Amino acid sequence: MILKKIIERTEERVKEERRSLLLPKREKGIVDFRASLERGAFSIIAEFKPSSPSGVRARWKLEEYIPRVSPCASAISVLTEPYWFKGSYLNLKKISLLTDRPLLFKDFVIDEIQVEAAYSFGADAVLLMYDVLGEDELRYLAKLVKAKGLQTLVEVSSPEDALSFDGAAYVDVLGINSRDFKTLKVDINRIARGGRVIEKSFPLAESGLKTSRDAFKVGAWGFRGALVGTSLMESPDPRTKCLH
Ligand code: IGP
Repeated sequence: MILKKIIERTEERVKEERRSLLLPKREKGIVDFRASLERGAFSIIAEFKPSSPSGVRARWKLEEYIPRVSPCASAISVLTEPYWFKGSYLNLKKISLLTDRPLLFKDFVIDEIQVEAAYSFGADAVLLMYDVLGEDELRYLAKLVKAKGLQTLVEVSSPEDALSFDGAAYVDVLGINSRDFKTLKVDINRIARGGRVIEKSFPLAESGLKTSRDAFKVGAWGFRGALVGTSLMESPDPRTKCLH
């Protein structure tokens, strides 16, 4: 199972980072992630994802990509995982200088050092995955994120799990991922109804959205926003995919 391999690699990386990662001084203030998402009728988080296990057929330089997607995005998600997604902490820092949108630290967070990195390199929110962490670890890391003044995007993989986290004090945005990490297949129909079960947290649809029709579809299911990576990255001009 790919998720298990990714986590094993992340455990090694985190050990190394605890020994040697230099944390720069944060240079920007914190932008309110959830408030930015709440501003639109339906909000898009655009993701900068150079590669992924399921493939991204695009080669964007972030200096060219970020100014193009920023006008249509309420927030930017930055993959920082280096081995499977070819992300980096440095990308996060560079992107923070190219946009005033709030930034999501998109990694497989399992350790405190990653929360420190998220803060230092300029993120405003941190992804925490329930399927990776379980409930206790998730709560522990979420508290560290909040103590830094950052917000959480808690990710689950089913409407049933979403129900159990809705309204928890440490959840700022609640995402349901339509990608099955066992098979890497995406099926947005799997998260149908998902937005409706979430009443207090901001319901976000994650993965597999290709067209504005998909966005309307998840909007009708009660989701208030979506996280979009591959289809924007693979578009020759992501501006044409803006939902205005
Ligand atoms: C974006 P897509 O299908 O639009 O590229 O998906 C995002 O949801 C996906 O990258 C993602 C992800 C994750 C990546 C969702 N949860 C957890 C890494 C880790």
